[in-house]
Parts: sequence; structure tokens; C-alpha cells
Amino acid sequence: MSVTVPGPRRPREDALNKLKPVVTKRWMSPGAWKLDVYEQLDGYKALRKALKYSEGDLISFMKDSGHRGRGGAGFPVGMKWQFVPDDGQEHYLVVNADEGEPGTCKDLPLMMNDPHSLIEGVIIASYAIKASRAFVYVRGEAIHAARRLRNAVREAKEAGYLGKDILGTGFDLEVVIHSGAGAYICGEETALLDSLEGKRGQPRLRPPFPATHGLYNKPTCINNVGSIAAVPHIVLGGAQWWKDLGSENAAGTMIYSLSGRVKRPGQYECSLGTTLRELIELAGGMEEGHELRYFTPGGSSTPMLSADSIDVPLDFDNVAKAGSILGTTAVMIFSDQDCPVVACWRWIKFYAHESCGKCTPCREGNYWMVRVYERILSGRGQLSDLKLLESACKNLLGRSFCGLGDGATSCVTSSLKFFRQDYLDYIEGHKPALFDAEKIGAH
Ligand code: L3W
Ligand code: SF4
Repeated sequence: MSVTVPGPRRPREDALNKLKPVVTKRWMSPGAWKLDVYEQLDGYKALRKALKYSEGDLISFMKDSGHRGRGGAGFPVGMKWQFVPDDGQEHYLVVNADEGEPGTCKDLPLMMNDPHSLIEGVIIASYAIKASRAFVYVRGEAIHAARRLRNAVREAKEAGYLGKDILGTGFDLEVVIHSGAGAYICGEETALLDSLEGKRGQPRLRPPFPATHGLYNKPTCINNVGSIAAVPHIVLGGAQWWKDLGSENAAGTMIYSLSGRVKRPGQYECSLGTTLRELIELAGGMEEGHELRYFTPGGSSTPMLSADSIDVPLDFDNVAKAGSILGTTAVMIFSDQDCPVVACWRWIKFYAHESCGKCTPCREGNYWMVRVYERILSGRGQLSDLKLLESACKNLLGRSFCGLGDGATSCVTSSLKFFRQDYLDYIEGHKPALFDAEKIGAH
């Protein structure tokens, strides 16, 4: 099934009501990345408020708000803070700013447009978990974001928001902005820690979790940029306010990154639980001449959903019920003119390239799946190739060392479920081959 979503002149009221710029509210203010402008726009007010709470009360407050991680797993933020043992050992806060999931583009614009909101969130979170050192691990390619953050750290330090005896409370904090080395796997939390320690970025065995054995084997809390940048807003607005911004079973707002066949792709901050139909309306409708056929709710690691799911509220539970994962809310929108087999081939090539090579199912499985896709797309596929893909996925899912291997299977299994006929069209010769088998060495 495909669905035509017209681009109304103005989105319906229901859709417009879902737009709730909170974390993104300063993005359109000129110069909001500078400290003086940030302060005029309520910047660092939340920090003053938070430092009046005890550390334990701040954690309870965050738990009450229902705030969940924005990095893909949706783990409750307050609970993660509570996991860090209060045993007098040195421990750390690490911010995962290695945004690399295909389709995801929320953390980079946030760091560019409103870097102080992240720094303010870092200070509040570090205070709550009693960390005296925090690290922001920025994706290697994003030199511009790392620069902007370093500038924000310098400004915050000069103003007394960072360093020794912050705002006269006796709390000390240093923040290090670290540029990664440009590998997707370094977004996996334990590979990130190895990379931060100067080693080759490869996942560690979990448990033990970073909460007890993290950076330099010390208790470490790792949160995504979006999770932390929302903290000052929640502290100022209150736990109930944050809950009310979302929907029944999902607190707060979420930045949905829309890409693909819509008229106005971009970041739309809406109530958690906004539907794809509403998002497409906000984005001006589908591109002229295109009908919605499938989409990813949260990046290429989340199973694709067909156009039938256009009215599913995009929150953690409802997306799971529909058979996918909310992930990073990277909503990639595909039309009747976008072949799902080709889309999967491109993604699997990405996973094969980014596989760190530590475990056999992922290292070999993705490599061979690329070969099978190329055989099918060059018109040399056989029916048994579909079984081969299914069997490769069975051997990857749950048998890979980290989430990259599991995530790679999502597009393959979901496309075979919804669009088997598209594969058969290449195998049975109803569709022309995409490329010359001899040229790419397909056999
Ligand atoms: C202490 C326990 N801590 C869990 C912690 C754990 C982690 C968090 C969630 O992967 C997913 C992945 C991607 N004691 C604990 C505990 N924790 N049990 O809770 O853990 P987990 O394993 O559910 O998720 P994860 O390893 O953080 C994240 C998917 O998100 N994803 C995102 C990819 C890319 C980006 C990006 O570009 N920014 O995030 C998209 O779908 O595939 O499945 O902190 O330590 N008993
Ligand atoms: Fe490395 Fe892939 Fe294994 Fe993860 S699943 S450890 S990325 S080889």
C-alpha cells in the first residue's frame, strides 16, 4: 500500500498543536550560541535553581519527570543517574555527541545553535551524580561543533559557571570537549569509552555496565546530547510540565529529523507521540508526484514500517507495538519511487564498512549480505538468496557482540516482510538489473 499525503497550504490544527519548540526554541535567535545572548534568553537560570537542590533530590526530580534518553535506547535518565554509585570514588559524566546513525540530525544543529544549553545540562547532571570532570565526545567530522562547544566552555568558565566553586556553592567541574576519530561504532557507549581513553574504538563486554565500570574503569554516566540539553528546560519548567508536553505514555518533546520525500525536510520538535501523518503535514506534504510507501521511525537500525503505520504515534511503546523501535527519531521517508531493495543494499554496505570486526557474525555476515544484495540487484539472484539473507540475519541478531550487528538486520528482515515482491521482481526478471554484474564482480 502507498499513501498520498497532500501538502495542505496550512497543516491541520491537530498537527500544528503537536509542534512544541522547547529544546529548539533558541535556534532561531541570532547569536544564541554566545553567552550574553544565551543569558538574556533565560540561560543558566536552571543551573542556579538546580544547585539549590540536594544531589539526591535532583535525581528524584528527574525520575519524576519521566525523561527518557534521546540517543536511541530511551533509557530513563533519572535512573541512569541513580545507577552511579555514591561511594566516594572519582566518577565521570560522558556526553555521547557522536551522532552517526543514518538519517539522524538533531544533536549537531543543537550544538551549533545552542551549545550553552548542553553545557548547562552537563553542569546540572554532573552535580547530580557528583562528578568533577565531564567529557563531551564529539563526532570526528564535526570540527565546527567541537569548536563551538570549546568556545562555550571557555565563556562559561570565565563567567564562573564552570571551574572551581561554581556560583559559590563549592561544586567544582571541568569539561573536556573531545573530538572522536570518525567511526560509527564509537557511538556505541563502550567503544566510545575506549576511544576516549586513546584506544581503538571497539565495544566492551557488558555487564559490567559503564555505570559501575566506565571511563578508566570508574563509574561513568553516559547520556546523549539531546537527553542532557533538555535537562535545564525540565528543571525550569518542572517535572509535570515536561510530562504534559508529551503524550499519555511518553514525557516531553522529541526532535524528529525528517528526511527524504517531503517538501520541507528538517528538524521538527514535537510532542513525543506525534504521528507520521502529522509530521508530513508539518513538512509541507510529500514531494510532488510521490506517494508514501515506507519509512524508518528512528534511523536505519530500526525496522522500516510501511505506509500502513502512518497514524501510529511515534513514541517508545506504540512504535514497539507496530514492530519497530523509536531509536533516534530519524524519520526517513520513502515513496513509491524508492526501491526498498536498493535502500537496504546501501544500508548494509554502510554496516559492512562500519563493522569494527571484533565478532564474526557482524564482520562476516554484513560482508556477505552485501554480496547477496549485489547478486540480486545485478539480475543474477536466485530464490535461495532470500533464504540466505534470512539465515544471515538469524545468525546476526542476538549473536553479535554489540547493537551494530543487531541493528544491521532491521532493514533486511523488515523489507523482506513488507516488500518481498520487490526482491522477487529482480530475481524473476520483472525489473531491470541495477548494474552490470561483470563490472561489480557479482557471481
Ligand atoms: C546499568 C544495567 N546500566 C542498561 C544502560 C546502558 C546504556 C543504556 C541503554 O544502544 C540503541 C542501539 C542502537 N545497569 C543497565 C544499564 N544500562 N542496563 O542503559 O542500554 P541499551 O543496551 O538498551 O542501549 P545502547 O547500548 O545505549 C542504543 C539504537 O539505540 N540506535 C541508535 C544509534 C545511533 C545513535 C546516534 O547516532 N546518536 O545513538 C538506533 O536505533 O542501535 O540499539 O547506557 O549502559 N543493568
Ligand atoms: Fe564490532 Fe559488529 Fe561485533 Fe559490534 S557487532 S563488536 S561492530 S563486529
